[in-house]
Parts: sequence; C-alpha cells; structure tokens
Amino acid sequence: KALSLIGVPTDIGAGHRGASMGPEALRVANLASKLERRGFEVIDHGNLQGPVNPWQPPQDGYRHLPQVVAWNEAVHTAVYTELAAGRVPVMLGGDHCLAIGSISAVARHCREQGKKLRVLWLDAHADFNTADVTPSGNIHGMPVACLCGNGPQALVEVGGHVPATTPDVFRQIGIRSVDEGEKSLVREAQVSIFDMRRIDEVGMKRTMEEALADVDENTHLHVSFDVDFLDPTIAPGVGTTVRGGPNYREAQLCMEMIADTGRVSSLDIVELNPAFDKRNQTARLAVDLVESLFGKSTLIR
Ligand code: DIR
Ligand code: MN
Ligand code: MN
Ligand code: MN
Repeated sequence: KALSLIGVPTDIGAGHRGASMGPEALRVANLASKLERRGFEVIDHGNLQGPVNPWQPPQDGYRHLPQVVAWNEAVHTAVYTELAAGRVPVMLGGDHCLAIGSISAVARHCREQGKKLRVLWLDAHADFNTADVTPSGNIHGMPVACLCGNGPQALVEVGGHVPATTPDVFRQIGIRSVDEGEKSLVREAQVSIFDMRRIDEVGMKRTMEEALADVDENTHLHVSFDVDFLDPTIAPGVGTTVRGGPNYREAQLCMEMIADTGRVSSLDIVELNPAFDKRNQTARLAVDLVESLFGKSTLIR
C-alpha cells in the first residue's frame, strides 16, 4: 500500500504561530524513510499552498475564517484525490483546523465506497467549540463541531456534503481540556470521549479495546493525531500544552493497538510546533509513534 505525505504549512487556525513549520520538522525527523522501512511506498507530495496568516483578532467569533476555508478546500481536494487513487493520505499539519478538509474528504470517500467511518481523535482537547462558546475564536478548537454541521456555512460546506459526518463516528482519546460552553455541546451530541480520568481508571488497553470495538473489514479507520495528546513532559513542541497526558508507554500501546486492527486508512499529524520544541524531539517522538501506528513492534516487524 502507498502512503501519500501531504504537507500543509499553516497555523491559520491556531492561537500561536509556528505549527506552519510542522511538515518540515516531520520530514527532518525522517518520517518518509522510516515509513519506507516499514515496507510502504511513500510519496511525498510536498506542501499545499494557501493564504498567509494575517494574525488578526477574531471577527464574529472566528479568527481568519476566509483563510481557514481556503486552506481546508485545498486539503479536501488533495486528501480526496489520494483516497480515490487507493493511497493512504498522511496530512502533515499545520494546526487542527485542517482536519475539516481531511476528514470531510475521508467521509466523502467512505460514502462513495460504502465504507463505515471511524475517527480516532487523539487530543488533549475535544475541538467541539462554536462561535458562541469559544474562549479564543481559534478555529483549531472547532473542527469536530464543523464536521458535524455545527459551524459557519463556508466551513461546514467544505466538500459539499452537509454535515460531512456525524458525532457517532468519533472516539476521542486523551481528552483533559474541554471549555465551559463546550462541555454541554459534547454532552448534547453524545460524543464518545475517553478522557484522562477514564484512562487512569481502566488503563489504555481497555480504553482502546472499547474505542476500537466493532471496527471490522468494512471500516475505514482515520486517525487524527493532535500531538498535544501526549504529556507535555515528552512532547513540549506544541502550542497548547495540557499537563496529565498519556506517557510514552501509554501512547505506544495506543498506537500499537490501532495498528493491530489493520484498518488505518488515513492520518492527520497536527499541532506540532517546532517553535516550542527543543532539538526537534517532539517531531522525532511523533515519527516514532507513527511508525508504531503503521505496524512497527519490538519482536515482530
Ligand atoms: C481551546 C484550545 N479549546 C480553544 N483548543 C485547542 O481555543 O478552543 N488547542 N484545540 O489545541
Ligand atoms: Mn479506500
Ligand atoms: Mn486538536
Ligand atoms: Mn489539542
């Protein structure tokens, strides 16, 4: 199977500058050659292009909405093209607003192919904010809501199918920061959230068994990996650290159990911010975990 790397160098939806450098940091950490060593053909498509970050305050509850729309339309087209060609798109963000483009493309592919979609949302945050409740106006806090039809028209419509998908396809893992107004939204939508308390109580093993339950041969598994999922002591290179995330072993087990399904068909790696990193350690950790996600194990391969 061929993997397609799609760089999306922007921080247009984030509250800090620097996630725009994420794609290059992942390349510097040898993402492509390490995945080739796993036996995949890896095609690096280079970087998409889009508007510069004007660094403006929010308007009507959104920062940079027209620019976020433009970037996501480009992502949607690129990701959809790779899926249609039978390849596994790996979107190198960029901030997490870009998941609107990638997951809308994955959902469209699944509709056309009659596949069942499951999205694993690995994140410290639920990313379910709307203009009414957002504390920041940053659209990287809103992609799950937008994908479920709760957001500005132009973003909800990326890909042309409204809503792009529904809350029931998501399993959120590692969550430990949900904003005040966001809490009632995730509750009303009944988003399946395995928060850190749950992981503390039942462990990563049982968490992943539950999150992956009923993944079958007909399931398209999409992993949206926000690097701030990881505990900041091991992954400082992100814009919004939240203490108390999965440690190295828990993160490895999470990735290994996803790999064991054999169903990973698309991936986002987002929110990596080299401006906050030291010696590219967070990018190297992300690459290490992505190797596990694609089947690397201690004793077998
Ligand atoms: C916060 C931060 N919930 C917000 N969100 C994210 O501004 O909406 N940080 N996604 O990575
Ligand atoms: Mn397919
Ligand atoms: Mn996120
Ligand atoms: Mn996050």
